[in-house]
Amino acid sequence: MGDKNGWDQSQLRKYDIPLDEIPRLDVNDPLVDKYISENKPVVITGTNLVGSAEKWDLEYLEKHMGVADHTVFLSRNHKFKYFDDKKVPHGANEGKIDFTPPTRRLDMKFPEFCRRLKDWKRGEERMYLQQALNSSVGQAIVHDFLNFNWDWINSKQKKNGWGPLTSNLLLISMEGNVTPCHYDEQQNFFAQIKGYKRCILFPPEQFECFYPYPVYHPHDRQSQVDFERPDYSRFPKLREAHGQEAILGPGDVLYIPIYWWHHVESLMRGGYTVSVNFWFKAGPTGQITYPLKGHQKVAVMRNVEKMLIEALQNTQEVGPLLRALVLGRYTD
Ligand code: QVN
Ligand code: ZN
Repeated sequence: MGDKNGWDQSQLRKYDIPLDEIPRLDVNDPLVDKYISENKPVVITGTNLVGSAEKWDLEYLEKHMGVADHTVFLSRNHKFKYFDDKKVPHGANEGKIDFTPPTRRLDMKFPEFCRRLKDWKRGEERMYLQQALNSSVGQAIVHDFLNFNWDWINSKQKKNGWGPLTSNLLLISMEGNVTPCHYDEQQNFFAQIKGYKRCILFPPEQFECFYPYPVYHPHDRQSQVDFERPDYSRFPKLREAHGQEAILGPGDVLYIPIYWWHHVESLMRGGYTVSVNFWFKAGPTGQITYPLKGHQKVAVMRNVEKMLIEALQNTQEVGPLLRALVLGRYTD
């Protein structure tokens, strides 16, 4: 950890995927707007977006987060794969689809989260706090929140024709935790506050490399591929994946374009990390030109899947119908 960056290579997990570096640009560099308008990732330095949160260490947060419960996920390993509670099968589907939640959710007060962090021993469940910044937090946190650099982020939202800000998640992670590869349907400014996170991104054009779960599955938008144990016989196109990475430290802001695949890890042996994301609705579609962009094709594919689920009223019939449609007709 003696490196000038505050981290070293040995703190990074190792994957069999070629990676380039995401460009790092100063907030005043005119190229920043070019990257954002072209839906390309960029690390932006000097924004002061979350400067008012520089002091958000565990001690300060414990004092000021308030008495409400917070959402904490627990995992028996270092991976925290998201699942949608609303898509967990029940009733008629129960038993036909095998789904075991990979993490469990526990609501706890902030002091309990801090105590569990301090007492944590290797081999115990890992924790990841993912709490929406809302009125449940204490007044000092609200004050810091109001002092985020809203002028900067509002100007980016406006300039790029994005929709409204939908949420800010406060993310407090243990060192070594991994958020596996997934994509979101929102634009994202991801702000790092404490510690270091490594983000690995892939463009939506690489959809075929990541084999997302079906749309009706609780793991919708998540890749089925495990970077640590790549199964090239099931997922051969993973071999063609080519990513871009950035290590984010305090003050850095990463633009994660809508529909881009991303994997996020808190560096190993780096202590806990604190981040806040800013999710924005996509802007209006505007004039469609051809050929379609990667993200537009992904949106079309999602709609086709949703239409079949709706028409068939049984998720188990989607696969067979799609195969009947394609095999020997659109395959060769
Ligand atoms: C993951 C909904 C990220 C950041 C990521 C986890 C956020 C929690 C983003 C991290 C989460 C999947 C679905 C919420 O993926 O989009 O900001 O570990 O920092
Ligand atoms: Zn995400």
